Amino acid sequence: MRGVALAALVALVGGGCGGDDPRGGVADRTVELTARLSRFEPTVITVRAGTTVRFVVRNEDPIDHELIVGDDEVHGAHETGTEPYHLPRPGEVTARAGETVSTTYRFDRPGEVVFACHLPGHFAYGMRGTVHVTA
Ligand SMILES: [Cu+2]
Repeated sequence: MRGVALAALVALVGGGCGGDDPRGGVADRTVELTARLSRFEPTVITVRAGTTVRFVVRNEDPIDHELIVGDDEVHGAHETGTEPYHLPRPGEVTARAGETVSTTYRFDRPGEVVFACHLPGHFAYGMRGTVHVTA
């Protein structure tokens, strides 16, 4: 009985929307992000270069959000873009109201990588954070 319950729980956690994108690789670490009142929590994350992170985004708001992880070019494209829904590319996922989704992204080089929501007005409002990638 206990085994069945555990198996069901594992299936639930593993079978969520999005899941591990094979292009993102197998995650070394999971980071949980909460989207609440159009802000991410936490806003600062530190990882070592070479780490593949699985981001689990829990949207607690009654409106849609998204998580976009990437360089300036990626953020520029999304801030000015018109793509309303994101297919599960590594580091890009849509979190509809109340949904929990995940995406996987590999941090190759030391530096700072921004994560953000680019739905209209959200980035300007402050829905963003920074990943410090250490050597
Ligand atoms: Cu948002």
